[in-house]
Amino acid sequence: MVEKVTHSICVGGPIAIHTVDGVIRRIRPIIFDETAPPGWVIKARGREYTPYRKATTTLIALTEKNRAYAYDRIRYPMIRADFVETPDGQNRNTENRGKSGYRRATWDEALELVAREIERVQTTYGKESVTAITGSHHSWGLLGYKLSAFARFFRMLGYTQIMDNPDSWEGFTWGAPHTYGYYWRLGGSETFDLLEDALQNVETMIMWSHDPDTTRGGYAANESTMWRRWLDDMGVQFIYIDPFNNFSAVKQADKWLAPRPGTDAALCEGIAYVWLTEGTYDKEYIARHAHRFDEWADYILGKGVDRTPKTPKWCEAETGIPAADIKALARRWASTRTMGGSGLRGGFGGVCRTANGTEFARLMVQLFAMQGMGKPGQNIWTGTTGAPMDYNFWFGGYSDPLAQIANQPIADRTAVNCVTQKLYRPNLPDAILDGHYEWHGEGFCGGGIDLEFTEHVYPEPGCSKVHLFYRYGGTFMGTMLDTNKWVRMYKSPELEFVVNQDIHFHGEARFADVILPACTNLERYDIGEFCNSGNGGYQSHSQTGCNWQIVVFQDKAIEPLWESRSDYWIFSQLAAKLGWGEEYTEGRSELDWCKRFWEKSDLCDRISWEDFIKKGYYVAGVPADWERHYGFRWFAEGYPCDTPNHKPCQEEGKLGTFTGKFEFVSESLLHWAPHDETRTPIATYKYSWEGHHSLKARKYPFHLISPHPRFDYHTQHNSSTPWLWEIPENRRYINGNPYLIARIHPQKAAEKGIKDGDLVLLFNERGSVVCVARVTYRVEENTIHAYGSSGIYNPVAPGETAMDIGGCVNLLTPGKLIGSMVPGMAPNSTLMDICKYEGPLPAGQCFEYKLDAVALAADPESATCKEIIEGHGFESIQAKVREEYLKKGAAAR
Ligand SMILES: Nc1nc2c(c(=O)[nH]1)N[C@H]1C(S)=C(S)[C@@H](COP(=O)(O)OP(=O)(O)OC[C@H]3O[C@@H](n4cnc5c(=O)[nH]c(N)nc54)[C@H](O)[C@@H]3O)O[C@H]1N2
Ligand SMILES: Nc1nc2c(c(=O)[nH]1)N[C@H]1C(S)=C(S)[C@@H](COP(=O)(O)OP(=O)(O)OC[C@H]3O[C@@H](n4cnc5c(=O)[nH]c(N)nc54)[C@H](O)[C@@H]3O)O[C@H]1N2
Ligand SMILES: [Mo]
Repeated sequence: MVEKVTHSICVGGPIAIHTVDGVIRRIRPIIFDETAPPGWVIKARGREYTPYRKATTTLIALTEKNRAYAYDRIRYPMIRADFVETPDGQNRNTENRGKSGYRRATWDEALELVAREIERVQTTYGKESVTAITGSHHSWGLLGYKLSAFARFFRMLGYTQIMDNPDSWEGFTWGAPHTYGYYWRLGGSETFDLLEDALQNVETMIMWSHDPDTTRGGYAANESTMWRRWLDDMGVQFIYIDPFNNFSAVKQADKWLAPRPGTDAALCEGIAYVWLTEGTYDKEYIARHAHRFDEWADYILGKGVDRTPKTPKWCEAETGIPAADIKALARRWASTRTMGGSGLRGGFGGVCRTANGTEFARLMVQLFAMQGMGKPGQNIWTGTTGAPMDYNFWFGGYSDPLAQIANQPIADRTAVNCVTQKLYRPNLPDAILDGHYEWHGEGFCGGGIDLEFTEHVYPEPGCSKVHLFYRYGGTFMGTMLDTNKWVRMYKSPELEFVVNQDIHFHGEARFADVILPACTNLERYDIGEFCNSGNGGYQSHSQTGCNWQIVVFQDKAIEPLWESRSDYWIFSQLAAKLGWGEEYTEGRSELDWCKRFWEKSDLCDRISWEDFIKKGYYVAGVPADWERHYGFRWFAEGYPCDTPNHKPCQEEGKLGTFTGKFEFVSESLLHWAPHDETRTPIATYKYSWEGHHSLKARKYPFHLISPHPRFDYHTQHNSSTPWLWEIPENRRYINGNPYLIARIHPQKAAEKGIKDGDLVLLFNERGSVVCVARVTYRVEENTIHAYGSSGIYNPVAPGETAMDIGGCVNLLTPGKLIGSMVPGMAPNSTLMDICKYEGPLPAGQCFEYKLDAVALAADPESATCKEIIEGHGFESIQAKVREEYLKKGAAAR
């Protein structure tokens, strides 16, 4: 018996993996030994606070074993059964994508086909006719990361890049920089050392659109849970503002305020009205640090164009929050030292993914400015970041250009894309279906405010449209909005060839002509630092959400399962077939690349390569007298910025706006977008284009909010881990299918004749989804709450724009962008209706059967595989599997 313990990192934290004879037995958190340095100590209010000597993990991290052995793993390369390799790319039965079956192929056959198609398409139409994109998130590790192995391949090939929209930061990216700069942090503030500040000074926490026990600082596992507990124990008051009494609120809220979705900007204005009329804001701070404050104040007080004072009564009518509560909130905020902000790291939150998201973001920043942002205990900080860190130790996170194999110095040569044409992710289907698309901005606009206003057109003059789509990951059916648009796109003959390279058989994989099985990061070598997303525009120093800086040698725990291979292997083989394999690999093995990351970072000064790979991880300490650089303190106190992530303007003690101050009338918007109807120079609450004032609300009276799933990381664990479906707040089984939970207020449920546990149909003009009703006072009356970005897309008629039973609520969300000049997504501006579902239970469509069918499809030993090869599709298989299943059930009874 050979027992082994290796280490890795996943989106839910760093883990230790126990294997016996090459089989994973157990996943557990990493508990440090005596060689790890002492933890930081914060002295506050007569006590000393220090972290546990271990790295925490989330529930989903512990499912990594299931993820590896999941029955929905893509096991072999597969080719769509009715795919015909016509020499001109036409007549390829593209309308059958989504319902066709697959036949198993050898790696050589599949890669030859992909290489032939890349060459054909690029020779016929030009380099730019190939496009490719990954998901937003990924298995952890710098080598295998989408900005490394994937980026290196496609840049060397030359392709039309698809720019990501800043899905996490939408309202903040496009809004907040016009108020206070920080475009390089995508509109999020800086939170350096604010944990200490909070422990010492804060009295009130405003958790606005924030569920930290669920979203956990992004990747930071449960590292900060203890910090919020400490604050709670000190008597700090927590106020949660959320249409859903979320999981953190349930545990911790002293007060829960439930605005009608999409009206938070009105709440900001109501609070400001109280402060202005009662004189309870920091007048001296505003006099020094604000630009054109009075014009905005006039607007709030009813002296602006709309002649409407934003009184608590007015605010109550918009938000549904009682006027007395609005006043009480404003008074408490003004009279106590208050920190808070929106979502995950203060500049996130479902509220920023709405039609009015930019205006909320700007107004929220203005409120914090009015109370002296940067003074002790007064700041944007939501209890998930800002732990002490040793800023002199650099390892590199995934967005650091210096920590990617696409670039020097990790590679000898940087890979450069020769194609300038671009596409924009949320509108990819529009571009393919309409053949033309125009938009503003560079997606992630970390480079400068002006980059929000660049103009793009597809196809670029003189360029070809795209005809080959290489999809890496397969979850846009669950995570991008207006899912059916994507279904229509995939069936278009414009896409002559579609590849999907993923680990699991997600809903989107089924629309590909060739499916390539990647392995998990437990089956290959990699290296990475826990929770470090890098300084390349994703808000730097995300590791301050953790108690320790931990770099892990992500050893290969097991060999790749079935015929899956590492992404790096797949790309190097493909590069070889295209004739530039050596250039791609530079002669390095995967382990050689890992060593390069060690060698090119500060890690090599701390630990030898041999010791590092033997131990498996390295914990960096914080010096006992660490240097404090409290976020935003420099601005409040008027000295040059000293925080670790700043711009030259800040060295002069200025913000990154035109005037260097908080702009209550935005000079950058006046300059670049004076007629933008979404972001007016004065930030104001506006009616949502899909909200309770819309005509559409008469037909579809409910707001759907679809926040980030508590029991998944987007899509990556739920689909592969059936035991997660047994969590009653996640899914419930009815007739063998694990339906997603949709929450509804008891009064509305009664009106609709819906009881807890009933099947319900969520629907609007875009699509329909069957869920299970959870009748609960935890949701605001006009709101339906169902977790978004579902991993399971399961339409009752595969390949059609049909009703879904997998919980893919993005079938209902709008494809429309926040504004004509604001290219962000707005899933939380969705109107819909709900009714009891009394239609037939989709027989033979149950999820498990479908997955069994997938497994069988790829298993050459199975008799049913033959049918797939002959192109019968999945339906007949499902019926068969179901029959077997019922027979087994009957025998058991
Ligand atoms: N309704 C609604 N929708 C939303 C949001 C919302 O709030 N509401 N939020 C949005 C936000 S903020 C985000 S970030 C997006 C996320 O949307 P996505 O990026 O689509 O979601 P992920 O689950 O991160 O997708 C990652 C994909 O990569 C694959 N993958 C992971 N590791 C590897 C690997 O090593 N190799 C290969 N080949 N594939 C791999 C996974 O299997 C998965 O298919 O969702 C957005 N969608
Ligand atoms: N468990 C888990 N953690 C994650 C992720 C995951 O998928 N699962 N994804 C990660 C990623 S990529 C990101 S971007 C972050 C996202 O982190 P956040 O943006 O902070 O998370 P959300 O869940 O979108 O929003 C938080 C809260 O906003 C509320 N909300 C929705 N609409 C409104 C509204 O109109 N007004 C108000 N006031 N509140 C509203 C929701 O009910 C929810 O409780 O989370 C990260 N962490
Ligand atoms: Mo995100």
